[in-house]
Amino acid sequence: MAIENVYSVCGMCTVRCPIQVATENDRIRFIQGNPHIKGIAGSLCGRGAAGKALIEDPERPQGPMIRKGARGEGKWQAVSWDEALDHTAEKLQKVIDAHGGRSILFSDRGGPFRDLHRAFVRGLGSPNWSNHDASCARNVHHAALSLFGFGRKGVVYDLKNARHVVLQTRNMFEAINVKEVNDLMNALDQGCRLTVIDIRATVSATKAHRFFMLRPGTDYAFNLAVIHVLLNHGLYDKGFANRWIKDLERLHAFVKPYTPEWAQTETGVPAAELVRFVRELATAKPAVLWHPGWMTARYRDSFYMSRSIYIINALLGSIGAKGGLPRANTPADVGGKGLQALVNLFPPPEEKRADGVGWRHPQFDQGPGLLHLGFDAIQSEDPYPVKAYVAYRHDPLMGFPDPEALKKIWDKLDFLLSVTFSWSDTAWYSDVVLPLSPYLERESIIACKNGLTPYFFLRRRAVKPRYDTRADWEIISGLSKRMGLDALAFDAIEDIWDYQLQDTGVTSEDFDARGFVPLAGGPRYRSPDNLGFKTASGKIEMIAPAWEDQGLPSLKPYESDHPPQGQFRITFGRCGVHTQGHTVNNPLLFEQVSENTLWMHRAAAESLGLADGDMAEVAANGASGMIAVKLTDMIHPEAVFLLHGFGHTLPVESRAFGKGLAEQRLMCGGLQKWDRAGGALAMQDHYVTVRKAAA
Ligand SMILES: Nc1nc2c(c(=O)[nH]1)N[C@H]1C(S)=C(S)[C@@H](COP(=O)(O)OP(=O)(O)OC[C@H]3O[C@@H](n4cnc5c(=O)[nH]c(N)nc54)[C@H](O)[C@@H]3O)O[C@H]1N2
Ligand SMILES: Nc1nc2c(c(=O)[nH]1)N[C@H]1C(S)=C(S)[C@@H](COP(=O)(O)OP(=O)(O)OC[C@H]3O[C@@H](n4cnc5c(=O)[nH]c(N)nc54)[C@H](O)[C@@H]3O)O[C@H]1N2
Ligand code: SF4
Ligand SMILES: [Mo]
Repeated sequence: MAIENVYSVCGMCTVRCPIQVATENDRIRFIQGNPHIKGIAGSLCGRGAAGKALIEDPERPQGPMIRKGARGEGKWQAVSWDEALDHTAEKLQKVIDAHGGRSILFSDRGGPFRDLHRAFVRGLGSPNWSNHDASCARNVHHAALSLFGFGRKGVVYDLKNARHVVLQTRNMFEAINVKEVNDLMNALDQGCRLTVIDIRATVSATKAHRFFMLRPGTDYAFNLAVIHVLLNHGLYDKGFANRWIKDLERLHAFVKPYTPEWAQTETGVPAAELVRFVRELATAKPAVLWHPGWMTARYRDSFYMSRSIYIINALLGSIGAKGGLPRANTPADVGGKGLQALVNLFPPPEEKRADGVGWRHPQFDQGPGLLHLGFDAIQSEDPYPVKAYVAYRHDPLMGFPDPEALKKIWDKLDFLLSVTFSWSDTAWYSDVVLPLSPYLERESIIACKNGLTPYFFLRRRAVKPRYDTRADWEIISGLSKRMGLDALAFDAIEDIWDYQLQDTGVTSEDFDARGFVPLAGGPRYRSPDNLGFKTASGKIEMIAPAWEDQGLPSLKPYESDHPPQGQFRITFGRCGVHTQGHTVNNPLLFEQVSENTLWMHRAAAESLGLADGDMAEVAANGASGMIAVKLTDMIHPEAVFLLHGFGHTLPVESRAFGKGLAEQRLMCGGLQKWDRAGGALAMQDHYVTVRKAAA
């Protein structure tokens, strides 16, 4: 049979790169990045290439299952899809009848396909659609909102045209977004400077012109000193600041005490080096891109840290600028029309959110709310009982701190459902598992990517499902049919696509040639007079009224917080070949990195009698685990670092089982540690002790 090329969308991580899949005889031959998209041009990361192994892997859920034993015991009854959907619909309906639609909490993995899930939750009459973002980028999002009146996706990262890129808590060459990696590589070839600020040397650091190894948790101090220098040395973009920054003089007064010399004592970076760095940035302005961070659910001041970065970008004139952070365009911004939202099939809920977002916490974006506060509501039944939880492509037992505490909270639920394509701790603890077809085996709703050139894109099924699994829309439609949500009970994906595309002038055939449909002829930069800030003043506001009203200062003094003698700060991050916790068991990726180790500074480890490769016991508040140590000079001595996603304990994952340590288990009490101003969890505000394990 001939080779067929299918345009689709990668699903190995949340970035969702456009791909082209070559198939033959219903088998995957080759996957590459969509060759027609600039900045992708055929490239793919290692995880994307390993999608083939995911679909061939028998160690994933192969059909619907209903729990037989106790939660987490791992006893399952295999059932038909009809039985599973009937049972699920019945359980959800029972909760609705007893407590109302609001009693259902639903979380997913965010991203461009969430519209379908949101529609379903709204149809059920619940305001409680949520996502993973309290454990990821909510602090950055709220930082942007507090300054600009729009969220973090209101600007894009114009890496390709940047003259100086600063990565702070952002490891771009290992925590991958393919287009970003390519754009930055190209910029570096064109003479762009790269500065990396991290607590350890990463692959990104090895490619940088300058690397600051910061004392963990002191980034806000460093950045306040940067602002101090920009303002006190007159290095900022005065034209931009006068036009666009409100209350600049209050910022100036606030940063007075935060001199580079002060920062040196806190961060460890010599004052003179900080000043030299800021001077260099000023020569490259406004084509400077100081990345505001992505996985920033780390500290209780991460919101202020991201805010300080946006403020630095504003002082350099790079907000809105080519080579900086230009505004993202929506379809409407380029004269087009956006997709018809499925969520509009149902009226908005009148109930307030269980997590308090929008009323108890009016400053936060209501969108997905804050899931850890939704979990609080399950526990407290305040403001009302939450009795069913749906984890849809989401694994909070891996991605949220303190899984044992979370399980106890979930024990109050009448019903816990997991929809997933791989086994996960959450699926294992659920009452019902509905297995999703992996991305190469399913179609998805059409999605829109805002940007310099906004575009629509579509995921086509590359091969037929190998096991008894279903696509997203089939599962949602199946439940909708049973629960009286007729508007969402679609019979074919084409009907959904047609609904979404109505009035856009685009048809689903338009995706055949290249897999995506651009809505503008090329990148569109807004005029510097029209940056469209959505604050009351129309400017970038140094004082955020919505936060001040809640007693949260916009310009918050720095507070120092470091591990006590004999303890280390827990830090974590990604490697290039794994996604969160769900690829360790992938046969190809497991071969690449099969276990995590505990990075420790050589001197700190040796003082504890630890040699490279020794087993150590890591403990915090009664929780502990064993892991091999990796000694290096290239990590700050106050930190220990682990790759996230290891330490699997499910017998159904034979490869990943027992390999390495899951750091979230050491974060006891972590569900209550969060950034009050940014909303996200503070997963690195945890200290551990390390000792050599008995032989
Ligand atoms: N301790 C600690 N906690 C963390 C992190 C950390 O580094 N350390 N990282 C945080 C970050 S940045 C995030 S985003 C969250 C992530 O947390 P999660 O969103 O829970 O993690 P994932 O593994 O991406 O996805 C969860 C499940 O969805 C399933 N899935 C089904 N379909 C899809 C699909 O199309 N795409 C994807 N990607 N998954 C699918 C996967 O099989 C997996 O079991 O965790 C956060 N939590
Ligand atoms: N390969 C791969 N790529 C991914 C993902 C994946 O799972 N695997 N996930 C995607 C997702 S959901 C996300 S959110 C992004 C995350 O993208 P990133 O946020 O860039 O990823 P991380 O590796 O979590 O963290 C970046 C760096 O922060 C450093 N760090 C930790 N503490 C501190 C500190 O106090 N100060 C400073 N300055 N640095 C610190 C870590 O050492 C790490 O090198 O990656 C995306 N891309
Ligand atoms: S970054 Fe890699 S894994 Fe993530 S969507 Fe792109 S190709 Fe797939
Ligand atoms: Mo993330």
